[in-house]
Amino acid sequence: MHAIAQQNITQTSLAATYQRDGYASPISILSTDEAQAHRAKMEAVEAEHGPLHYVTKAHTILDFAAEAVTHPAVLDAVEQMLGPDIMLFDSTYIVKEPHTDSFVSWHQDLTYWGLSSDDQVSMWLALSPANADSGCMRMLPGSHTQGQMDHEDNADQNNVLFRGQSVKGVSESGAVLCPLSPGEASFHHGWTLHASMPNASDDRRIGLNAQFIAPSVRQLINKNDTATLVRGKDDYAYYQPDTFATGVMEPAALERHAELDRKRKETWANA
Ligand SMILES: O=C(O)CCC(=O)C(=O)O
Repeated sequence: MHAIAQQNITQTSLAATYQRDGYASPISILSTDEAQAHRAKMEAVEAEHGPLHYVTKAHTILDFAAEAVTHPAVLDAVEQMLGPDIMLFDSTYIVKEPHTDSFVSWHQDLTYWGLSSDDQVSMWLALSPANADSGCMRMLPGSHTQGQMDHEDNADQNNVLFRGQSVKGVSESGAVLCPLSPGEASFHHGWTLHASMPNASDDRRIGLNAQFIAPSVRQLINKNDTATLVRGKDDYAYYQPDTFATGVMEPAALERHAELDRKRKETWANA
């Protein structure tokens, strides 16, 4: 049996909880109906264009992804964790198909992003039930305070991660599951150890991951990286902004996106 996260977050305790544990979950973002409508649009795109799993910068090709990751409830939560000035760095659907062995090994996100500091937070928004059965996120509370740990690349075709990157020998006894209903999100820091198990359920497990950084964070690997101010002010101008999608898979957006996706994956490979 795995312990379930019990944070009892309130509006006033969110920032302190996140600072203490390195994650916050669950936070309500969309209603069940809104999450279902988002999923329907996303799956209609997949039916026509193929899988959206792990396609980076989804907000530049899908208007409904752009809307979800800049939803006021998302930015209000991020503001409490990151401060008033917020850049949207990336957004990606992460899908585990029903009854598959896809898993995510223990890792820390910031190890592979080429960023100069850890003023960063990620959201994982559930668009289908994410629970013990379907392979919801697992977090190791407090692990963000230990800084960067050694990762090894592991070629395992079932590992969702780009390089199969893993921290070995993680003591899982303190790990907690973060179950989410559709429309709820978890937020985690880039040094928080997290992982997830295979999807043993009959449904797809679909999450929309969005990554936010403070404007002061530089990109050290990809000089042409993009990020967009979504709240507050940018006193640094380190990034060209992304063009947000105003429709669905529009040709000009897809053309821009091909290069963005290539560059992002090149950064992951070279970090
Ligand atoms: O979708 C998952 O199971 C893991 C996602 C993840 O590692 C992340 O959002 O940083």
